Amino acid sequence: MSQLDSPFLFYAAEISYFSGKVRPALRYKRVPYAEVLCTAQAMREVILARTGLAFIPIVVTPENETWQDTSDILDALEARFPAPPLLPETPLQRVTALLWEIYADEFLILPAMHYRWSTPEGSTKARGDFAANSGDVRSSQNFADRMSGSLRALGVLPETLAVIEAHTFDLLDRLEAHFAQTPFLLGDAPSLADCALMGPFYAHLFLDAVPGRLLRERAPRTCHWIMRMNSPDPSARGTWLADDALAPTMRPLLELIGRDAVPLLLDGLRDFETWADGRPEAHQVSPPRASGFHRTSLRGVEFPRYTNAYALWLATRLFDAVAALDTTARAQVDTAFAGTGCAALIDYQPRHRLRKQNFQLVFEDARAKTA
Ligand SMILES: N[C@@H](CCC(=O)N[C@@H](CS)C(=O)NCC(=O)O)C(=O)O
Repeated sequence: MSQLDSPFLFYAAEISYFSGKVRPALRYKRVPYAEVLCTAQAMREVILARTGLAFIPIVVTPENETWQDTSDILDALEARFPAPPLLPETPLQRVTALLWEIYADEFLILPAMHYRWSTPEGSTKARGDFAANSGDVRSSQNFADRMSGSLRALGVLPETLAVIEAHTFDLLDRLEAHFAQTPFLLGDAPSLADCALMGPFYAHLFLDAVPGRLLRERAPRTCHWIMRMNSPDPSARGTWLADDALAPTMRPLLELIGRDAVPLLLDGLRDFETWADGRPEAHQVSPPRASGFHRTSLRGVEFPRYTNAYALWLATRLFDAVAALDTTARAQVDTAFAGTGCAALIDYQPRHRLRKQNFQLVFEDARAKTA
């Protein structure tokens, strides 16, 4: 087999949130790939060595390029394997897919982490899964300590557990209603929105001990969607809804995102931008992963949450898609989102812009500020 015939290597883990986002895309697009277990050794010798980051998943291409960050990986896959597509070209479905990506990556981490780590049963199974994956019990337990230790920073606190669970129940009920009418979020074919939702739903909510029971009891259609996402039907010829439409059952989902997730995400973005306005000399070029804490709220419960630079980078994908719309398309998007609560995020005008350089976030205005 020549170098170019050799498969893409997907360094991932069954129990990893973000691996669950990319795996369905690789399968759906029929990418020739091999999944490589992210053992402690692979983490050291491949992932850290190539990216300088301890994040999974990564993809190593047949040309020996490294793709890191699930959003960049999905963009690269879309460019290299355009058919079948995952990112809609039409305005409303494109903006909707990018909104789901932010919601799934940045907000659903709350229920995903809560249900994995908040109970002895959940935590015991997750620790066992981590050890099985890693092959190095001690380092896997250190990693488990770090992950379970991040709950406070994420906002998974004794006072937020009830509202996180209430959000999850509402989400499951609305997804069940949606999947009763439509096989995927945007119609008869998967999209970026579905892939992103598989992040929290596969490794955490479906495979973990406590939410796994909840999903199987309360959300059978959503469970079937998870199975279909992971085993895409090669004979399927479905498409997204015609005329850039959204299903009527998408509306209650957007209202849920707009009511609960959008205010929390905006609190984080605003706090990061305030920090970035007056950032210290040491961070003129590159922000730290967390720049401090801010106050936010969920269903009337106020709590502190860490401020995360990455959320701005991710949201910029949505802001750029919105900025690229012509007047007619913008009016169509505004009409569809009116009254859902999502408009506040879609309308947000960031003062800062981050890009990637060697897998690190850097400010685009860095030179201007230091000049
Ligand atoms: N934004 C990254 C997030 C990747 C990520 O957080 N991966 C988790 C596993 S699902 C991880 O490796 N976490 C290690 C850590 O947080 O230190 C992406 O989309 O790829």
